[in-house]
This record gives sequence, C-alpha cells and structure tokens, in this order.
Amino acid sequence: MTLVWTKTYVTLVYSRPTMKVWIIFLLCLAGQAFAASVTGEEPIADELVVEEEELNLEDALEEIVPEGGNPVQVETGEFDDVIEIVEEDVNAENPCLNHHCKKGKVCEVDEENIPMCVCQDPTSCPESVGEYENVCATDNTTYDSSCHFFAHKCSLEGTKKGHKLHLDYIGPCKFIEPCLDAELTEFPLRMRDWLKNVLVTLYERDEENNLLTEKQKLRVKKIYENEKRLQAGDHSLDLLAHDFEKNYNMYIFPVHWQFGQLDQHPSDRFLSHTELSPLRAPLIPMEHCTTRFFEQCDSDNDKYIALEEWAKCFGIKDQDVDQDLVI
Ligand SMILES: [Ca+2]
Ligand SMILES: [Ca+2]
Repeated sequence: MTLVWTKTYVTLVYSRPTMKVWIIFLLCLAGQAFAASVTGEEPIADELVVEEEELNLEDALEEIVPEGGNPVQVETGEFDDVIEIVEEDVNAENPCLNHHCKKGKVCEVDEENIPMCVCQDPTSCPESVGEYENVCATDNTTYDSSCHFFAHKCSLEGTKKGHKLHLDYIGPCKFIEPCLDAELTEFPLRMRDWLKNVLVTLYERDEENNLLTEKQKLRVKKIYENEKRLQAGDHSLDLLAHDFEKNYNMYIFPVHWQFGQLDQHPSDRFLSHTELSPLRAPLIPMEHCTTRFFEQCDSDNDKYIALEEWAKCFGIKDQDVDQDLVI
C-alpha cells in the first residue's frame, strides 16, 4: 500500500489535428503516483506510454501552452460540444471561411450562399491511426476518434438518446473494475496531493514560462515553501492522511485552482459534464474510481458539480470554501 510520489511528469500529447484534443496530461500521475497502484498493479506510466510522444513537462508546456495560459485548461474547448460561435462573414466568396461550427458539425452553404452548420458525415473524419485516438462513449461504444463520436452525436441531435450521449473516456472501451468503498475513500486523498504537486511544479518552472498568474503565484509560494520542508520520498497512505491533517491549509488553494481551470464554459461556479471532461476523460481508464468519485461529488444529483460540492469532495471544510480563491 505504498504510493510512489516521484515527480516524473508524463505528458501525453494527442497531436493529430482531428483530435486537437489535448490532453495534456499533466496527469503526471504524479509520476506513477496518482494512479499508482494501491493494489499492486503496474504503475500507470507504463500504460501511458503508447506510441505517442512522451515529452517532459517543460518541453510540452513550451509547445502547447500559449503564453500566459495554463496547461490544465488548454484546449478544453475540444470537449465543449455546446458552444457555437458564428463570426461575421468577411469573405464573400467563401461564406464558410469564418463560420465556425461546434464539434460534430461542418459548414455548408445553402442555395442562397448562406453558411450553415450541418452534421458532419463520420466517413469524412480523418482515419484514426491508433488506439490512442479511440474514445469510449457513455453508450459503451468505441468510436474511432472524437471526430467520429461527435459526428454520431450530432446525428442524434434533438433525441433523448443524443442528449444523454457523452464522451466518457479516452481510448477504446474496456472493462473498468468496480471501485471499492475503501478505494473511493483514498481517491480524493491522492488526487488533492497530486493537484498540489502539479501546482508546485508549475511554480518551480514558472520563471520563464509564465504558467501561473501573479495572483496564483502568491498563493502557491507558501505551499511551495511548505512542500520543501516535507521530506521527499515514499509516503504511505497513512502518512498522507496524517500529512493532510497537518498540512490541511496547503490543499485549500490547489482544490479551488483546479475547479477554476475547469469552470470555463461558462464560468459560473458549476461544472458540467462537458467541463469536467478534460480531467475525467483521460483519467477514467487509469483510475477506476474516477466515475464513482465524480458521481458522488454531485451530492444533490443535479448533474452539475458546484464549487461547494467539489470542495467537499476533497475534504475542504465549509468555512474554507472561498469563491475568491477560484483564480
Ligand atoms: Ca461552469
Ligand atoms: Ca450538484
């Protein structure tokens, strides 16, 4: 029952244009960590290294994160199947040039040369080149790529079935073992520690990259200094639990921070299924408690995770939930 808390960050980059999905998987999995086995299976890092490029965090951030951007929020729009932006047509010859359609749709012009978004034909999606492009949807069906999935979802638009259909996780559908109660209890413990590690690492590497805002840096500075005082090495879950109590304050900001990274479409202090996807989708195949965790997080069962619900899931006390920390 020992977790290996190394700081090896594995960054998975799905670089095909079709899937500009970026799962910047900062899910370092805190190096074999977050997803490290409590049951003795192989560290997930091994599973992660498919045929994709493995980059170190620094390289990946330089390549992917726009200046001033935050890696965890990068390209979350890929999962956003709600927003439709229609910009003014500035090109008379090709009205579709600046007419953006949501995922699953493509632009076509009607008889009067007016652009409109229509469902994409799945056969027009680029062929997937590997399993890592597959996605598993909530209908337990494997789709070749997210393009294929969203095209299919579009074809069901207006139906109950279509409304309920979501991208569940990255990769082909597979058997995900049931999450036991004891494992569910450990999950947030490991996750909040992982969030803290991600923040500390961003802070450490922030000098040139501008990965955090000044406000965020101020918050993380304290955590970073505390972190330095803690001994590096292997930590048992017991120790982590003890550590959490002792260093409770260290976890308050990282939990709020992650919420803010996800709460973008719209930023309303509620996380929809779509907003959670950038975190959930890559995590589910590696962490079998992910789905159950997020389900129970939505304690009032309204399909949205409110900031208060989120904080509670990670053991943050009511009095420490602070909207101002979502920065
Ligand atoms: Ca939201
Ligand atoms: Ca809720």
